[in-house]
Formats: sequence, C-alpha cells, structure tokens
Amino acid sequence: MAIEKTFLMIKPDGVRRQVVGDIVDRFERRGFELKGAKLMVPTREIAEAHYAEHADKPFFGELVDFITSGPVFAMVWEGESVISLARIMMGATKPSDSQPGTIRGDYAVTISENVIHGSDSAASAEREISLWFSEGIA
Ligand code: FUP
Repeated sequence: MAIEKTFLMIKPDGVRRQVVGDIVDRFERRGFELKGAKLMVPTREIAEAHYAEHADKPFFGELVDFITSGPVFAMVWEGESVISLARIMMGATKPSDSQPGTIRGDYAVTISENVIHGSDSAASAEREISLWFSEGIA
C-alpha cells in the first residue's frame, strides 16, 4: 500500500454529457485528493502519444478522432492505491463487463465512447501525468 498519483481523463462524451461534476464527486467522496485539473481540446499530437501503445490497432484512427473531437477534462488524483482503485471505480472497458455502480457501468454502452480514461499502472501514470501536465501540478 502506498500513496500514489494517477492520471484520469473525462473524455469528450463525458464532458458533452455534463457528468464532470458527478465523476469528480465520486473520487472526492472516496477520499482521493485532486492535485491538477484542466479542460482542454487535445491536439492530435498529444492524443497519438497518449495512445501510442494502440498505434497498430485497427481502431487507432477512430480513437484519436474521438479523443480530439472536443474538450476533455484532464486530472491528476492522489491517494492510497489510487491507480488500481480508480480503475475499479471506472469499470471494465468492455460494456458487457462493466458493472452498474461503476462510471462506465452507469454511463457507457459502447467500447469506444466510454466516458473516462485512467492509468493502468504506476509506469503509465508517471508517463501520462508528464505528458498531459508538462507544466507541472500544484
Ligand atoms: P482502458 O485501459 O480501459 O481505457 O482500455 P484500453 O487501453 O484497452 O483501450 C483504450 C481505448 O481504446 C478505450 F478506452 C476504448 C478504445 N478501444 C476501442 O475503441 N475499441 C476496442 O476494441 C478497444 C479499445
């Protein structure tokens, strides 16, 4: 167990559907601390770098188109085991596996427009925080 930081991002569908407040509220109520946040339209450059591990997948082009289609709400959260606990709160990527009560289980029905991204490991969290918050955080 350790105090960790993770990168979470409400995707353009979540911002359009006005669920930013609900999602921030879920993480605050759980006991995590918001350390950085900004609303921004991602450039293709940052989107492609973020999803570099999927560059050879057939859905990569659509994924980059989607994530750059409007503002996202990029965040850094801190707390005990926040990397894995945030993934549990998000729910599974595949809609048929995402449980009610999770963010995706409550808000998403497609694999592509699935409301939220969260780092899947300590190495991803470090890479993604420095990519999206190159200016640093509070
Ligand atoms: P996750 O870590 O839950 O965001 O899931 P992945 O890293 O496996 O996938 C990254 C993003 O690619 C997902 F948010 C949605 C998108 N994706 C598709 O659009 N189609 C697929 O078949 C798989 C993933």
